[in-house]
Order: sequence, then structure tokens, then C-alpha cells
Amino acid sequence: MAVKVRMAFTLMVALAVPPHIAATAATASMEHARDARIFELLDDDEDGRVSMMEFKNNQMLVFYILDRNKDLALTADETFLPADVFASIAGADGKIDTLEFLDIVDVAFKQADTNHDGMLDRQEFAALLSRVRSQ
Ligand SMILES: [Ca+2]
Ligand SMILES: [Ca+2]
Ligand SMILES: [Ca+2]
Repeated sequence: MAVKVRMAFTLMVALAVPPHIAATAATASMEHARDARIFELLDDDEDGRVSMMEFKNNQMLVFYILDRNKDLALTADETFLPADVFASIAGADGKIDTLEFLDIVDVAFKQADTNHDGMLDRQEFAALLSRVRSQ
């Protein structure tokens, strides 16, 4: 468990690297390996799928992944939520903070679960990460 916590911390530090530096430093295969590691961190019981429970257990890690500019707030373009849904969650400041994020974990999971089987498989997770990167 201690090892896993340390890995999660290392990962958060790695994810905190500004995008332009990450892009020049990371080759495609490094990126692929990192994606696999993030998936394994989320997949607590190691059955190759991330359940809603596992997603919730690791929701701060998910927040860090989505928060591309690492300002500890999610803007509309970082969440992929429909504008009206985003606005109702974010409130007047137009940003979702960590507390508000806890309320949208369900929605975020359902958005990523494109075949609606209640689980995120590696493909769905990779699709989520590529949406994050292509923004
Ligand atoms: Ca699992
Ligand atoms: Ca942000
Ligand atoms: Ca699924």
C-alpha cells in the first residue's frame, strides 16, 4: 500500500509538468506506459477494469489528470461536460473546485463509460486521456 501511495504521488508530480515540457520529453511509448500505470493505479482489484467504486476511491488522482493547467480548478474545456451541466455545477466562478468535483464524479465516470457497462476498460480510459490531451 505504501508503495502504491508513493507511486500515486510520483504520478501527480509527473502530471504537474507543464504540457509543453511533457510533450517534448515524452515519446509516444513513454506516454503509453504512463497511461497504463495510471490505469493500474485506478484498478485497485487488478481485474483490468475500473469500477465506479475504484474511480471514486481514486478521485483526487482523476482530478489531477483532468486539471491540465494544475490550478486546482476545472474549467469547462477540462471536463468535457455539456456547457449547461458544467455551469450548474461550477456556479458563479465558472470553475469546479475539488469539493465541487466530488459531486460530479458520477457524471464524469458515465461520460467516460462509452459502452455503458458500468466499468471503464483500458480502451475507454485511453479515449478519456486522449480527449484530455487533444484539448
Ligand atoms: Ca477493477
Ligand atoms: Ca484547471
Ligand atoms: Ca465501459
